[in-house]
Amino acid sequence: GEGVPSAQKSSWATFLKSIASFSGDLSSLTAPPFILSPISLTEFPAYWCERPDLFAAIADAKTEKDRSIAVLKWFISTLKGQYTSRNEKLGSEKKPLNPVLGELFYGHWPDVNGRGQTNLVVEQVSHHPPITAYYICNPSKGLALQGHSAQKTSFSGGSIIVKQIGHAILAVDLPGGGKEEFLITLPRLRIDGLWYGSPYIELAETSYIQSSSGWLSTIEYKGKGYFSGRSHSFKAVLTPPGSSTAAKKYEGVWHETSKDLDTGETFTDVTTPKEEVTVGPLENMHDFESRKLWQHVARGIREGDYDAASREKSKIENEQRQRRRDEQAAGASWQLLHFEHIPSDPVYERLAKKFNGNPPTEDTYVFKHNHSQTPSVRSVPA
Ligand code: 0T9
Repeated sequence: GEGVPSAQKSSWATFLKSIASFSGDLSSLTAPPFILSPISLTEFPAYWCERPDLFAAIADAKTEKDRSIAVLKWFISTLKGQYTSRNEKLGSEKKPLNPVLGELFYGHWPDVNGRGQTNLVVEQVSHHPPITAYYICNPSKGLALQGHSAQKTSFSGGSIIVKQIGHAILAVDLPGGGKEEFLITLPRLRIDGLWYGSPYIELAETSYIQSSSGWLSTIEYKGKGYFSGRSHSFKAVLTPPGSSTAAKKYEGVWHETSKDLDTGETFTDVTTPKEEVTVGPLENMHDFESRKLWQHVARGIREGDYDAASREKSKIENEQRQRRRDEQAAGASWQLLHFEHIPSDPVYERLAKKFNGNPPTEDTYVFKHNHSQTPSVRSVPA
């Protein structure tokens, strides 16, 4: 593979073999240095809001139909960041740092032109398997996105197949009181290019955005050689409550542009710059905040000092093991800071039923505070 430095060719081959004979939690496999990312998975939920104007625009839409269109437009516009930004920033998809239990990531996007400030709270709510919970809100627009993310991986035809576990619920406060809710399900991923040591993601199958109003977006994903012949293609149809006749149809590539098929107008365009999340300075961070926790490991990876990176990583892992032993000895268990785990999500159940007959229940992590508390929720138990 051209992406693999010659000194790491045999360890890459060994790593690929271990992936092939393994399914489940890839995060715990040791990978060769060239494929390591200095960024923890707890930072990933920020991808949901790198176009804060499109997020805020959901609140400005006036009808149920227009809100569903605005949600779809925002959702499609997040995909490029979610699934291709490591290729742009780091040269290929890389293996993210595997978050510790209780790891935190806080950030915001400033209020510009009256769009309101958007706040982000992320907590690693499980280490094994890795589960990340997030809450993103724009209080002045009455918008809150709550979700959690985990993965089930398998290996097929030389690619890693990733089934995303978890879902997101977007709650929109309506001007006349009450809320509209949107259940967002997540697409399946295929990680290709492994053999060459330059992995990249393609999306596959179908995801849904179901509104409590009844409007449903069905998004179908295809790679090269399918409906448009291009990578990162999608088709989306919006159907009204109780009908399967499309009211709107869109098509394009999610990493560039897409069109409204009836009018020919541009629907999404992510060729313009996105806005990365703003985070506070390292000096003000708690030890469990991602960038502070991993700072020495990240520096080692960035500077190519992999011995330092692996030494620092072992320190963190040993400290974690000790914590778990201490908890066990004390008969205590780790307490989540911002989220509460519930075994079945009533919002998921109510909305998933609308497009999926009889869905199995799903657990979730509910944000414990309210909107107004988000910017200041920085205190962490010792
Ligand atoms: C939620 C996203 C998710 C997380 C990542 C599969 C993956 C971990 C999960 C699904 C975000 O909203 C979107 C984007 C990328 C996903 C990651 C890509 C990836 O490769 C990792 C897995 C765990 C690996 O690190 C596999 C080994 C690696 C050598 C391949 C590059």
